[in-house]
Amino acid sequence: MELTAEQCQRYERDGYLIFPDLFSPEEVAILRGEVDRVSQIDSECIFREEAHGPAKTIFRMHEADGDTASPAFHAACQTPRILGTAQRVLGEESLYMHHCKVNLKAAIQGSAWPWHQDFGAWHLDGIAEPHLTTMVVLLDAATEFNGCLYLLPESHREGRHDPYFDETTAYKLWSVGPATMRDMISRHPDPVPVTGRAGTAAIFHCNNLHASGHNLSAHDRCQAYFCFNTVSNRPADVENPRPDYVRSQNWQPMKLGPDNGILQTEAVLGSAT
Ligand SMILES: O=C(O)CCC(=O)C(=O)O
Repeated sequence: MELTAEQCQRYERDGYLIFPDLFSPEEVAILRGEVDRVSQIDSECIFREEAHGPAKTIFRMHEADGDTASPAFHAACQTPRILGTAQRVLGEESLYMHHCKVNLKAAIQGSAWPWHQDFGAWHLDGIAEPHLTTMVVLLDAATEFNGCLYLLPESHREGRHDPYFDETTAYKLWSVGPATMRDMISRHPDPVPVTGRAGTAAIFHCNNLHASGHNLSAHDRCQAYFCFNTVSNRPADVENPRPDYVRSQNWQPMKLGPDNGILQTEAVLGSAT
């Protein structure tokens, strides 16, 4: 997939692009199966809604090593559809993954992420410039009922807002306060829901304001997030850095792999059994 000049302009203007059905049902089945497998593991890279409850976030499935490592995620993050698209919107080839996570919202139980900018936290990680982008891939169908992601168009253009640490949610994070959000929503086009079949994807700027609601439906919602930074923008030293699974120090430039890499991992695993 080669982004057109028009798509790149839209990314600059709106702060995001949505790609319906970017990954096939076969690829989604492999990635989703890996999430089911890894979510059973006891690891510091897995946050749960409550102790021993359903997994809420799984970090570091993309690396070649570690207890949450998944060959299929390792292959996915190198595909031209993911890495190539990130290289194109960032205008640089030399990228590494600041982190990769899978966010799950279990049917009925899965809770909200308040409005925030990813760069709110990433700047505090020691990253100077907002030259990061995130590719999200839906691994279950996402609807407004099951807690889809919402993006606020054009919001990235106003830069970073000072965040506050919101401890009221299951996944505590640096959020943007209600007064700022009322103002931002009133002055921008309506938030856009990222909905669609599993396999749909979107890429969004690290200053784009986004949020998602509770999963009120009877269906789980699972999404993978691949967050890229340019190697030249890697974090400076900070006091008490966050763990490596969320603030990676693997700053080796990533290399493009084959676009059918996810399917190839299934062939290898299949032949081994
Ligand atoms: O998965 C979601 O619903 C939102 C996640 C999110 O915004 C984040 O992890 O930064």
